Amino acid sequence: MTTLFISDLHLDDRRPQITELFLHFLATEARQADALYILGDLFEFWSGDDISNPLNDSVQDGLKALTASGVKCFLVKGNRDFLVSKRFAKRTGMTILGDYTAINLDGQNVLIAHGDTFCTLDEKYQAFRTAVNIPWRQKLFTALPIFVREAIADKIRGKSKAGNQQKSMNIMDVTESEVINKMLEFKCDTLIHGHTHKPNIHDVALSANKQGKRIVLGDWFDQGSVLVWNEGKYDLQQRAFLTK
Ligand code: OKV
Ligand code: MN
Repeated sequence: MTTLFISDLHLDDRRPQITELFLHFLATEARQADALYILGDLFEFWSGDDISNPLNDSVQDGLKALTASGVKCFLVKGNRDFLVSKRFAKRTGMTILGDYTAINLDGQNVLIAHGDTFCTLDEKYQAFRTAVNIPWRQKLFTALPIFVREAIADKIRGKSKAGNQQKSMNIMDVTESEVINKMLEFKCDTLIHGHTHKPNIHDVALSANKQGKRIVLGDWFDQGSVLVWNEGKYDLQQRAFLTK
């Protein structure tokens, strides 16, 4: 049994090598896996399932081909693609998961999440998350003409970039106590998440006599990043871009 985990691809027309590598990944190594988990921020921004363009269409087609071949595919929504919805799931054959899911891998309980919910010190971000997660606001937004949605997203993104430059690295990272609380709540001694773009494997002190692991996936800005889980063992690997 091989399960693959990826996150934070931030697919965008301005970075075609990432899309190229991702479509190649879907058509090659992902085909050999039993399951693929995408833990959020697959897209740089997703303004609604109704938007058809070459990027959105080619990615959805690639995912559909993978699920049609029998590979189970799951998506945890991130802070950039939280508007991914039922139509996307239907078109791709993917299953959309909630903020926290406990899965069993080779007898181990593993908690999976995007990772943003652990960053509790970043109050501005959490306020943004709460504001855009209100259902009527999402309905209203997705009912707007495409060009209006993209103009709003551009405006919000511009503000966020300016804001993040002033935040300390500490504020933008996870809060350890929040990580421990959720791992205990879901009875998991392994956590896999993305969002922080700081690929690493950390020890977590769950209790006096219990050590857990927190596996942080990497982004796909300069290369691909894949966690390969096979028979209870795991390895955080990189994939080189196909073209310069
Ligand atoms: C996603 C983030 C931009 C962070 C807007 C309602 C509202 C949804 C939206 C607009 C923005 C997603 C959909 C995007 C995440 C940013 C900047 C910072 C910190 C509304 C529902 F309120 F306008 F009605 N949006 N986009 N950020 O561009 O993908 O995560 S986004
Ligand atoms: Mn994120």
